[in-house]
Amino acid sequence: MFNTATRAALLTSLSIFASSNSHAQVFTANYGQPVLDRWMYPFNFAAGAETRASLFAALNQPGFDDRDGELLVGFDTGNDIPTGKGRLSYKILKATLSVFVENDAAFSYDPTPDPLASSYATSDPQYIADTDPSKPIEVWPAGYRNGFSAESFLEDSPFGGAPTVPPAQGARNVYPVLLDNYQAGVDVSRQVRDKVPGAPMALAKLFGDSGELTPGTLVPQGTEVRFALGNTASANYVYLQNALNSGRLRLLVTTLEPTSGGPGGGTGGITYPRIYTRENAAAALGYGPQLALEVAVTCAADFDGDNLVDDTDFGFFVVTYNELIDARCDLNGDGVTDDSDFTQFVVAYDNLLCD
Ligand SMILES: [Ca+2]
Ligand SMILES: [Ca+2]
Ligand SMILES: [Ca+2]
Ligand SMILES: [Ca+2]
Repeated sequence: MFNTATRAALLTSLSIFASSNSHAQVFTANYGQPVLDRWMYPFNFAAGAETRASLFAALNQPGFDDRDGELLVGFDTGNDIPTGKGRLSYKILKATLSVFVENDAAFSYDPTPDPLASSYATSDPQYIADTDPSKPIEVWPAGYRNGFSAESFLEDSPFGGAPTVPPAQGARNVYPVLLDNYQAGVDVSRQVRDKVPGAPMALAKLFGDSGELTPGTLVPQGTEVRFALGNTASANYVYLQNALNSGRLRLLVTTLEPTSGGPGGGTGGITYPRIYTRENAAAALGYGPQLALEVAVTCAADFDGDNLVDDTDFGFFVVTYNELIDARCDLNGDGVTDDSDFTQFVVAYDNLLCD
């Protein structure tokens, strides 16, 4: 591996260019509707035609996934952003998913991560109390089983196959997935019970007409649930790049907020979010799932998407190089960011510009 001194020498031996370049290809796309949205809940028999999706958890209930009620949303980007350019060509300058709250004053705004152990049974020795009301709303990449894929799973496709534990556990054909940089993943539908450490792609921030809601306040109907997707772990960034390369972005919106009446069910009012789907009449008024993208399509070594391969990219490379497993600068696609990628990068760096 090159040492720090070698890298510093390389850095100082090359000129710094600050000029802009007219060949940058930046694509902006705003989707007012998804191509599919589906309440992923084992006892949803509307198969994509439902007008709202309840997001809730069924914690510590044998036979049920922890993340029991989820919303799958899908956007096809190929008409606006060219596909098939290779994963590393896609630099996500902005990616914002928005969905909107259908119910009124049912749950509180929690914008910060809660410890996973705050969802454990209170009898668990590792249990930690939740210090702020409600659970954040999360978004995850989509994983598939039973032969389904982003291409083949439509909003009216079967929910799942044979449960590992009846009536529903471990069966869903689309599930929130915790990815590594190789894009191998585990189904985190039962993240609480399996005690799987790992964070979602993003947590939602909630916005009303007068800006971001105050944490802890009850959430009004029509509130925007906004996810900034681009500033995410490198494995999720790679997922987004692959989605743009294929032209199909699929995401799962979930929460660990329990169903009514405490963990797993029981009596009591609704204390979880419900989200408008595209089939709801409110979608025509701007309350359906939406996606805003700003993507630069450039050469692989232009990591920040400004069409130059310069010191900014070098600085970005050094950070991922030190991590080794960060795949955002894995130019030869072998799963690690190491000296062979550096050698490739230096060639592009010497040329300064994308071809
Ligand atoms: Ca739908
Ligand atoms: Ca909380
Ligand atoms: Ca650059
Ligand atoms: Ca590599």
